[in-house]
Parts: sequence; structure tokens; C-alpha cells
Amino acid sequence: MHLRKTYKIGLLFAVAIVLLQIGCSKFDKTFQTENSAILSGGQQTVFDAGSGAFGHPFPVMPENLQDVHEVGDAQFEATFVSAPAPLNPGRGPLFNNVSCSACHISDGRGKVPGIGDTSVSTLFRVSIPGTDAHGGPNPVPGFGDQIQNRSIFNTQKEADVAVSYLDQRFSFDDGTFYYLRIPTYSIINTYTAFPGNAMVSPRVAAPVFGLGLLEAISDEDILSKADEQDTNGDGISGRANFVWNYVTNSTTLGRFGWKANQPSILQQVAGALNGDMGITSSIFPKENSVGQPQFDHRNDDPELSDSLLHAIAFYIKTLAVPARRNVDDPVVKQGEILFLQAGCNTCHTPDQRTKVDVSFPAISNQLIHPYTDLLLHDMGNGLADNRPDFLANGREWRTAPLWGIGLTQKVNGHNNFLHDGRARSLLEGIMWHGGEAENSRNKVKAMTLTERNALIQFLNSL
Ligand code: HEC
Ligand code: HEC
Ligand SMILES: [Ca+2]
Ligand SMILES: [Ca+2]
Ligand SMILES: [Ca+2]
Repeated sequence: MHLRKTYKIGLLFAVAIVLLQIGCSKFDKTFQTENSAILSGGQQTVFDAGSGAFGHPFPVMPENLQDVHEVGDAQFEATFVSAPAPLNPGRGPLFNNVSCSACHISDGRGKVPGIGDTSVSTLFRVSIPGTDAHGGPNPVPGFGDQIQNRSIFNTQKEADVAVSYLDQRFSFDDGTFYYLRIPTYSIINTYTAFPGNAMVSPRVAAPVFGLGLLEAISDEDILSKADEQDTNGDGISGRANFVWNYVTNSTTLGRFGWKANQPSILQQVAGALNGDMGITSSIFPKENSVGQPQFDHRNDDPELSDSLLHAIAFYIKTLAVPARRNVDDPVVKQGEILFLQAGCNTCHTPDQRTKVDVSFPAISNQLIHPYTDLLLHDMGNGLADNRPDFLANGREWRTAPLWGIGLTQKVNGHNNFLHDGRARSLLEGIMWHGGEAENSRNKVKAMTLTERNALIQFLNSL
């Protein structure tokens, strides 16, 4: 989000007041100490529960770095056009959308395609059985690893994607009905034959705030929570994804993307530029259409400079997390107890601590409340995309962070959740849980209406 100057000054004042209060011992009890549950992003928490809640820079950051954040912000918002052009060139020949913010709306989640819509902020990863040279998805001949459903003038898009939904009725143990809509996706109007053995993984644009803090959790901490053989016998296994890192040229821990299929913010950003917008950079210098008739044969230098690439990554890294609300509401408190009783916290880990980072004190050693273990879990057949992504199998997904989730309606104007936005409410999102989370789901199924509402109120307070 691009902040206007006057607003920024207001924000700085607010930050100054918060800092004053934290610094003043008189406020220690009533105001937040470091341990306070409301400071979801530690010192990088912002107090805005409105439509711009996901778009604030870190409140605690040296001024020169705020400038870098702003340069990245402008690029995140910028509409890229096809080359040659004086400003923001390089889009296409194949792409999914024209800017980062067109998919990550207000730094939040994307809009799910309706029936008959062209998908605007959902994309479809594709592959055929087997792996590429680095253990990643095996590209589909003629289509690569993602369907680009748009193309620039005089070239051919790869395909369209159509979605349809079928409502299925279920009931809670108290007899109340609920409905889940089961999506079916089809790749249509392909420019060339789409192989019958291709696997398709639908993914909606995920929120992008707080990711710098998630990146700052140490590998050791994440791995210490993995329990691949379920040795403690709680039915939850949790395992890490290990993915190819194009910057270090080695396999490293995956953290970002719905299947933890990206190792770092920087690579995720470079991958989005290339795959989603058709913009090359030093990390991914080849157009996504290489080897296809749509390839533009330009063989340009990278279309985006390293400094702008790093500015966008820095922008993402330094987006703050909104504070929790209504924590003292008795219903919210009851909901929190139910959350723990249902075992939601075994995957949605409430507390994490970032590692000590003397080179960037802004994110060093912070107690944060992301409600994720960043690990992969088998979520059952219902949610399966049946498409492996590095070590993640076709039933596994990364535990989605729940911080800020209660502000989705305010920021994004909808309540669609899960990797492809199929859930039309938080409750539907929970009722889709299966596999390792089946016990949790069944506990919610057994709840009374009052208890279900309390659980949702708790999620809404995050
Ligand atoms: C066509 C829509 C689209 C566009 C355009 C797009 N993204 Fe995304 N973004 C997605 C989707 C879908 C995912 C989830 C990808 C996955 O799971 O593999 C995602 C994931 C991400 C993530 C990781 C989020 C997380 O929680 O792990 C970041 C960061 C991100 N995008 C940044 C960007 C940036 C920066 C740009 C512009 C250069 C951009 N995206 C452009 C759709 C888009
Ligand atoms: C076994 C691990 C596990 C357990 C237990 C679990 N979850 Fe999840 N949760 C996940 C994963 C993985 C996802 C992402 C699934 C997807 O997108 O397909 C998820 C997604 C969600 C989402 C949607 C998030 C989003 O950004 O779209 C909500 C809400 C949620 N869980 C709430 C709960 C609640 C409440 C409970 C307890 C009743 C619970 N979860 C128990 C692993 C778990
Ligand atoms: Ca290009
Ligand atoms: Ca493609
Ligand atoms: Ca276990």
C-alpha cells in the first residue's frame, strides 16, 4: 500500500506514542510487555484494524530503510507493460497478471475466480509425473510448470482455466447442516495439446505481510517441530519441505508458498516476476515461455534490475503484522481454550521466536504469534491437489499462518480461505480439514453452536 505523507506522519506519531508507552514503566501492566498476546508481530506490530491493515511498513526501522521499503512498494503496485517501454517494461509474452498488487490485493489474499470468470489472482501450477534436475516438479512439455492464461499482443496465451463448484451437504453432531463446495478445475482452450497425465494445483494469491518475521525463524526451530514418524503419537507428523535454492545453488528449507515450495522471499519474488508477470531477473533470466512458439527471442538482459528486485523483496520482508483485537472478550477467551482443546495449535503454533540477527535488529529476537509451524501436513483427500512439489506430496500443505486472518473481510472484501479459496467462511475452512487434522475437525464437528461461534470469534480476533 502506498502511504500518503500526511498519513505517514500520523502513523509516525502513533508509533512514537506507542514507544513512549512501552518505555514508561507505569504502562507496563496495562500496556503490552514483550509477552503480550496482542503483539502478533512483536515490535513490528501495527495498530490498524481497517482496510489497510496488511500494508504498513515495520514501525521500528531506520529511516533510510523506510525509503527502500517505499521504492519496493512502488514496484509492487506498478503496472508492468510489454517491452520496449520507458517505464516498467518486460511483461510477457506470457503472464497471469500485470502487477503484484493486482493479485495480492491490499497486500492480502487474492480473489477466487467465479464460475465463468477468467481467473485473475488464482494461478495453476502444472507438472507431469517425475521430477526436474533439482527434485522439483517436472514441467509439462509446451506449458512449463504454470499455466499463463494471458499473453501480450500478437502472441498466444497457453490456455484458459474454468472452475465449477458442487455443493455437498454435511452435518455437525448437533444435527445442523453445513455445506462445502467442491471445486472442479479444467484447463481449456489450450494452444496445443495438454497431456492427459498432467497434474494441476490451484493456488490463490496468499497474504504477504509478516513474511520477513517468518523468514527470520531459524531452520533449527522449524525442524525441531517436525515429527515425521509421529514418535510422540499425537497423530500429527509435520515435515519440512526442502526445495532448490537458485541463489545458493543448493537444496534448502522451504517456507513460502502454499506447499512451502519457495526457500526465501527473494526467490519467491523473482519467481513471481518471472512466472506470474513474464519479467526476467538475474535469478530467473529466461522467459517463462522459453521453448514455446510464444517465446519472444529477445534474450534481453534481465528486464528488472537487481536493485529493484531487492527493493521488492525488502518491501515484502518489512510489511508489519496487525495487532490482535478483543483479546479480553470472554467469548474470544473461550474460543481460545476451544482452539487449544481441539488441538489446532499442534500445527497452528501460536508462538515463535525469530533468531538473533545483529545485521538487522528490526527483526532480531522477536516473540511473534504467527499460528504456523511452517511445516507440511497431510490434510486428507478432500484438500489434496495430487501434485507433488519437491518433498510435499499431493495431500500435503504448509500450515497456513492465522495471524491477521480475522481482518480478511475488511481488507479483501471476502471470506474465502484455503489454498484455492474454496472455503466461504472460516468455519468451512476448518470443516475441510482432514488427514492429520481430522481429529481436530471432528472436535469442532462435536461442538455446540455457542462453542463453534466462540472458536470463530477467537479466529476473528487474530
Ligand atoms: C497471478 C497472480 C499473482 C501475481 C501477479 C503475483 N503473485 Fe505472489 N502469489 C500468488 C500465488 C497464487 C501465490 C501462492 C503460490 C504457491 O503456493 O506456489 C503467491 C505467493 C506469493 C508469496 C508468498 C506468500 C506466502 O505466504 O508464502 C509472496 C511473497 C508473493 N507471492 C509476492 C509476489 C510479488 C512480489 C509479486 C510481484 C512481483 C507477486 N507475488 C505477483 C499469486 C500472484
Ligand atoms: C494437522 C495440522 C493442522 C491442524 C491440527 C489444524 N490445521 Fe488449520 N490448516 C492446516 C493447513 C495445512 C492449512 C492449509 C490447508 C489448505 O490451504 O488447503 C490450514 C488452514 C487453516 C485455515 C485457513 C487459512 C487460510 O489462510 O486460508 C484456518 C482458518 C484453519 N486452518 C484453522 C484451524 C483450526 C481452527 C483448527 C482446529 C480446529 C485447525 N486449523 C487445525 C493445518 C492444520
Ligand atoms: Ca518478459
Ligand atoms: Ca507456462
Ligand atoms: Ca506427532
